[in-house]
Amino acid sequence: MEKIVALESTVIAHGLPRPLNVQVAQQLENLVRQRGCEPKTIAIIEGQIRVGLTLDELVQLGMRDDVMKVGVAEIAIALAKKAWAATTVSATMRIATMDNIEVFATGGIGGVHEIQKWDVSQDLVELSRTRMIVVSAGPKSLLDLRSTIEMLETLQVTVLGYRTNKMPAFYVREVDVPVQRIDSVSEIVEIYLEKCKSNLPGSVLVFNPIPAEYEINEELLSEWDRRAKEELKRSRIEGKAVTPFLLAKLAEISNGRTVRSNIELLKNNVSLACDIVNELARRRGSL
Ligand code: PSU
Ligand code: MN
Repeated sequence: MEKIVALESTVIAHGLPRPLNVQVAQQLENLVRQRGCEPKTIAIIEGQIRVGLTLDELVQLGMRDDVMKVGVAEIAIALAKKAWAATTVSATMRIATMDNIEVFATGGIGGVHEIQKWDVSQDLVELSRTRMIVVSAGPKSLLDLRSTIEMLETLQVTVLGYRTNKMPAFYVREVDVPVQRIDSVSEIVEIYLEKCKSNLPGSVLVFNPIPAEYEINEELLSEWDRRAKEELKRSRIEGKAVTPFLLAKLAEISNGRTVRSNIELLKNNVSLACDIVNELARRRGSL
């Protein structure tokens, strides 16, 4: 069994500031290699689906101005246009599963937006459809967290809190929303293997809290969130541009603190994903 960790590209192209984004993309890939696994960053390059990018492609993806942001619904548009496109969690999962990849590390998943009624991320639908282990630090507190967790349940996604029974929410380690706690990588793998055995659909979504030293104080964050949302209203930005806009605003308002936290939680998730892949390989008896 190849020990592969899938990585998404929207966080690179639209989630982090240049040129740091390119460095982070490389750092994450290197971290996977150091852990004895193989990174596959997923994107669309000139209308071609790619599982694993060259360094030059990674750099261009981070630096070009014409990179689309695609969920599953928009994959075909990017292909038909022969465009460059960064894949969100939903599109990354869909493409990864075509290649039989079972583990995917990301930063934040999309969810139910608070600002715009019915703005519900395609990520939730794909998590419901595709059986895979997805490691995330949780949805951002800018989203409607309660509605997001309720939607995940409705959609039959297996949600686990890694060493926590309270939902992690990206920049904060926990919020007051209960989740099923698990304490070990072997438990995660066991649950996933049971899903495979019983042919149950949908992902095992592991919420991995941001490392404590990079957590952002909840009160401070809610003030930053409020200001970012205010600016969003004024800007009249909609749809796919909402999340990138809010991330850039938070980075500005926080003087880069949210960016640093974002990078550290990404590394933390990649690291846990590697542990999961290694355990999965061990369980399948190939080591
Ligand atoms: N949350 C972040 N950073 C990100 C994203 C979410 O903190 O980069 C990206 C992920 O790729 C996620 C996507 O899948 O945004 C969700 O976008 P939308 O809300 O438009 O579905
Ligand atoms: Mn949306």
